[in-house]
Amino acid sequence: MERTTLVQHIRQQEKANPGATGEFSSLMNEIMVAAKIISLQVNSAGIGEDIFGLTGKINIHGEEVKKLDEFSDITFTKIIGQSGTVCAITSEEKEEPFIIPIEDDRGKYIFMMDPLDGSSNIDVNVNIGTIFSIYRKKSLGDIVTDEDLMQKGEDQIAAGYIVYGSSTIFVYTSGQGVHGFTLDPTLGEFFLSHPDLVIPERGSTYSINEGNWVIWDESQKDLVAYLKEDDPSTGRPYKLRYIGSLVADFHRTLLKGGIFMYPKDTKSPKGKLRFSFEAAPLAFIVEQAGGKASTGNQRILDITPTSIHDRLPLFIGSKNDVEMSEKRLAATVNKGSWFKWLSG
Ligand code: P6P
Repeated sequence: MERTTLVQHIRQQEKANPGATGEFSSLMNEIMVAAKIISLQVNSAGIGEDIFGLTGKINIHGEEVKKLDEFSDITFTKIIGQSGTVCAITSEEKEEPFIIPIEDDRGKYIFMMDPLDGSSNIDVNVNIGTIFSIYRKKSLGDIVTDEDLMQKGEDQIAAGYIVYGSSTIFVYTSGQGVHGFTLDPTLGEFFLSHPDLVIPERGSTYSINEGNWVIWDESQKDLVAYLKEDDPSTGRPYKLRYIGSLVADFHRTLLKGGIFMYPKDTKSPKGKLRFSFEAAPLAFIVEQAGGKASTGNQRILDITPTSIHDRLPLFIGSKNDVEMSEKRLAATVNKGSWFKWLSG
């Protein structure tokens, strides 16, 4: 049976890209090496080495940094930073961007990552993952500027995630569709297992932390209540699926369809998830697979961040489900404003 490796697939995609210099392929291969190292570590966590648990440090978002979080951030930073393909790395775990020294071997790409998302699930053996995004340096000269570090979502060159679970799966797009590869741990090689992934136009599940119901606004409550109404003629009620690990919830949504939502709430008035490290890369992937991603009223890929740690609401998944959600949110917001106007 013909088995395409991730390396072969990247090379094939590169051939389709005129003017490709091989630098992109080198970067993708280094990402794959780092992913294999993290996979090994995640799957051996707790056996012999004590890498469960906390480092005692707190990251920029006030979250406890788990040992595997830090290990993943350091691993990707070292391998990608020494690859000669990037000039800067931003990370959910780094307060400031890591700029590759000018005297070092640098490249034209900017690498952005959430090195280990969902890490609060590490100790309970729930799937966790790495999310990454690749942009091209825009500004002229050697200096890395804000223009390079905060680019419009649709300027991404490539995006992907690795989900570390019962198997390790590497999913990526470089603008030529979405493709998934499963790691064969005996050979240490990623093999094509999900070619040309397309998300169903509509699903039957919604994915959200309903524990936040009391801190949602009325339009969000109305939307979730609508999804739970019993109306088989419109495919409702939807089933609730929520793992609490974005990569796992997104991977299921990509394969099965439906919608994942992390709306703003009174605790996270701008939303909890980050534009650069979560929303933008997953939005590129889902759109390449035929789906949609928005803040509830704005396309994610149309957004240019004003800080590398910007947060925003995220509605992502099947095209029909995201569009239906956007319509209901708008209708409820308008009804609310009408009511305020009428009641003076
Ligand atoms: P909550 C994990 O901490 C994370 O960043 C995402 O992986 C996940 O989707 C979300 O937060 C879960 O947040 O508030 O439901 O625990």
